[in-house]
Amino acid sequence: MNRILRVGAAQSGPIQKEESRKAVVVRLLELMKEARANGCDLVVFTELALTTFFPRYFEKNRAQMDPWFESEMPNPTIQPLFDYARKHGIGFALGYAEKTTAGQHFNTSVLVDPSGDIVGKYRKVHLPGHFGYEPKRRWQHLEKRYFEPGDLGFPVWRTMNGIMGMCICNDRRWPETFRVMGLQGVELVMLGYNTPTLNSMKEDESAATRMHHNHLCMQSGAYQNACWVVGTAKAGNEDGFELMAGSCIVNPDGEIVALTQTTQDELITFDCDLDECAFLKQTTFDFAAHRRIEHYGRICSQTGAEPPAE
Ligand code: ING
Repeated sequence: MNRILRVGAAQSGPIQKEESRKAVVVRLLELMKEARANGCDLVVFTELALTTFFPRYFEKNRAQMDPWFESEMPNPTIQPLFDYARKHGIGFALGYAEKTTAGQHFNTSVLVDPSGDIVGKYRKVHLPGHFGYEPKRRWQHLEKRYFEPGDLGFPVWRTMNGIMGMCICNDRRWPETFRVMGLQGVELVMLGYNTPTLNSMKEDESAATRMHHNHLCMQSGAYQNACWVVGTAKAGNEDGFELMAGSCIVNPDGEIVALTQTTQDELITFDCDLDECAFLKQTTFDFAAHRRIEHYGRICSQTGAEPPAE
């Protein structure tokens, strides 16, 4: 009997600055209800799913951004989502801005199992953008200002009859992200992303090229680690800033098997057969049989590139 998991990618349309958490949770609950109606076992929500993408705004005093963060998870505002999931036996992944009791700030996601318990937490390791205000940019991308790099590594968890992993947005652009999880046997990687449609530094980079990069990263991550990848966007126009959609479900062959068509709240679903990972893990990507780690030293000993002398 194959281990089939019916997975939903619950794309969020734009969340405006003034939209309350309460109103956002109502939208997420609607997507969760649609997922239940479609028989989903697992729903993947997006990055920073409770608020607008606030790292686009510069604030000199970073404490002023604390209202965008959750200091506990769950909390009374988000509890209805946990309650619904528990009542109907649906697992989910949810991205949010985390403020710890020690006062640290992370771009975080939690993995909740069908009994409504948090079984995994991930904190975004690769923070794109910059720390200070950069006037040459058409818009700011201040994740390095408001978040610390994740301190939990890239863990995986045995839950929902499989080996599950999470990453967040920019993480998908770094093959190390998927490979570290692949080296733990991951079968399904869940991620959310808030990605501007256009490049703030390169006027002539097309939206099509940016969408190509988005899917290329997830498709290669899936194939090269023989796992399913679910990528869920926050999409549409937030406060005048366009975010790309393109939420998708990718199979272990790196093929996109489900893709959103809109830039709004939209659910896509697919029956992910976790046993489909086995063939590539036992052949092409049998890491134990084929990898030659004695030649990979630079990957962990060097941060930046060091070209040969002129
Ligand atoms: N957003 C973008 C992402 O990695 C980005 C930032 C876009 C970086 C394009 C580089 C190129 O998808 C987040 N939130 O990381």
